Amino acid sequence: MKLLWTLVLSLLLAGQLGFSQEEERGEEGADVTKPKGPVADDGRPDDRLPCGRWMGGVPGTPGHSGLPGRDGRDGPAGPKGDKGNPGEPGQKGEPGDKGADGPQGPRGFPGNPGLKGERGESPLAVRSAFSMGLTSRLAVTNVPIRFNKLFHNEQRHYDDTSGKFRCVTPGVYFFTYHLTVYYRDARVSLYRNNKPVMFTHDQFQENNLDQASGSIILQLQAGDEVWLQVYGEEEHGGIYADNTNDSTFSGFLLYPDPPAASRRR
Ligand SMILES: [Ca+2]
Repeated sequence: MKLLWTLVLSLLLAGQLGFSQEEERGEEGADVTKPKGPVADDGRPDDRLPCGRWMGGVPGTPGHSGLPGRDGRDGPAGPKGDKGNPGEPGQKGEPGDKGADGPQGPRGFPGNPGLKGERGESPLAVRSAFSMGLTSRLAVTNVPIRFNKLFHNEQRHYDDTSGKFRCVTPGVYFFTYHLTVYYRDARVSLYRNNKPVMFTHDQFQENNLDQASGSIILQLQAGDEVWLQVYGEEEHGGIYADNTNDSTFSGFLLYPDPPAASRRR
């Protein structure tokens, strides 16, 4: 600090000296322009003669610090900084479109043998048999004859409401009927699916009692229907039954069709 003050004072003294020399040169120059002659003394101190010319003053105190200067120009670009830290992961994007199917993979190894299956049903377990009879003389023709007298219908494959047998197990079936004919002729057809396949005609003789019968073997598919029906008008509906005369319709499965798998062999 003391060094700084010494430097400042030295500068001030040097400036004072230079100023005095300039003043002296000015006085000499002034001699050229000013008119020569006595100068009127108006009693006022001559301000052209500063005190410094005849008496060295004490150096003044340093002035106050000036206002801060303006910002300087931007410096040159600095060196490239270090690599920053990795940023946070972004949000999950939308699912993309489904890609094309890939190529088929190679054939796999054979699997292990399966478990042993359960014991299958015996062919004897597939059953279908019925035997039904009339309860009274036939009254209506040209519709399936409804045999309501029950002899046997365990599987109920014969429907005594419609008068039709309906095949459940595909296979070969045997059907037979034994009819009592009285008072009129009898014309009977055995139908399979709305198509008559077998016919029986008995001409009635007065004061007599006739019998008409028929048998057939048919191969049926599941859902096939078989029934008896009078064909012709009422004069051919002589089928009869009472307490001493029956008219029956029977059928049963002779043997079922083999399974589809074994049929291909
Ligand atoms: Ca006859």
